[in-house]
Amino acid sequence: MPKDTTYKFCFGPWNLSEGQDPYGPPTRPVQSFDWKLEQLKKLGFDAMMFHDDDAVPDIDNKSDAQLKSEARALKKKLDDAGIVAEIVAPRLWFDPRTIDGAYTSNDPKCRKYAIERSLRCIDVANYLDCDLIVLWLAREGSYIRESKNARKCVDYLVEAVDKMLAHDKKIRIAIEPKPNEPMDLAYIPTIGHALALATQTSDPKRVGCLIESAHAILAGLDPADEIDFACSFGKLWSLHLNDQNGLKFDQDKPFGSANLRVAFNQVRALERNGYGKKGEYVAFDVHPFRTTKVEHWTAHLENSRRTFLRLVEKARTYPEAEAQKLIADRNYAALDQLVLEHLMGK
Ligand code: XLS
Ligand code: MG
Repeated sequence: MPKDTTYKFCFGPWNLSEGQDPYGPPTRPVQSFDWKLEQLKKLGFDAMMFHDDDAVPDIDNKSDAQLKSEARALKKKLDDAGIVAEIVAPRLWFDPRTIDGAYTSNDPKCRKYAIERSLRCIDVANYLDCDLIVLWLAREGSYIRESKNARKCVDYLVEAVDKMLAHDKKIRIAIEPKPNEPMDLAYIPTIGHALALATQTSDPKRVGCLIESAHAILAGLDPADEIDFACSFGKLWSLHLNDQNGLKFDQDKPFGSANLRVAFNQVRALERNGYGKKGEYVAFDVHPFRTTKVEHWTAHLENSRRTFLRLVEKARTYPEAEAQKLIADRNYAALDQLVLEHLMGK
């Protein structure tokens, strides 16, 4: 019987957000990076995930020497805290040059900026001793479909990934699909699209994916199915567990908050695929509710991990033999109830 996985956990500085939303200002005072790292350490998490400008603030205005010195200083801080840098993601949705897309902008100068920024993101990752870049393709899409040539955009995306793969022969790239937001429609909405894109690149074995629960739900899919599909290719290299209550803006709710059964099936999928056995992390890409008080600021992260671990117990104590008998008898009503009873506890 293979040894049970001991999971390692991660979150990013942006997961200790201050409560601003499109309709209102922050509700909690801005905290320093050091405070956020201290919370992560206190919570007993193992790794932190970064955007490039979380690691090197104002990165576009920093020289290569400054980038190196700041990334190295961060690495020392992480080492002193015993914390690993899990991934680095280029933030390609803030700068005016990414207003109409980064890699898929209609403006070649903007596409060039996006690729150059991505190569510097790889340099940051190297200084942090991290070999995994995440591409959340935030603005690779359109507000109206006639504004871009979607066929050309696929080529632009492949070109951008190929430039990154050529820049560093060890780097791996995990594409994080999302069907919309901030765009009306994005070009890489699901794991299927991400893995298909990977096959077009110059080194497909170095291009994998990251699944975020809420993004799969926004695509009208079951995140557990996306996990199984990605794992069948051996390409689920990172994971953003959270939750989402229906098709609306990306809520980044605590894991299990909206649908415990969907969360349970994600954990079962991770267990049966041995996710984590090759060092992969479970990250919670979750935000506190805007109403959260300062004294409860980390609760959404602690709750997400606690729910995850309780569901691991549920997955490992699931009455499999009884379930198989009901499946053999095609008695799915009884199977449905068995799952619910198991989750509710007798
Ligand atoms: C946004 C994405 C983002 C990426 C990292 O919806 O989930 O959090 O994971 O930039
Ligand atoms: Mg995410």
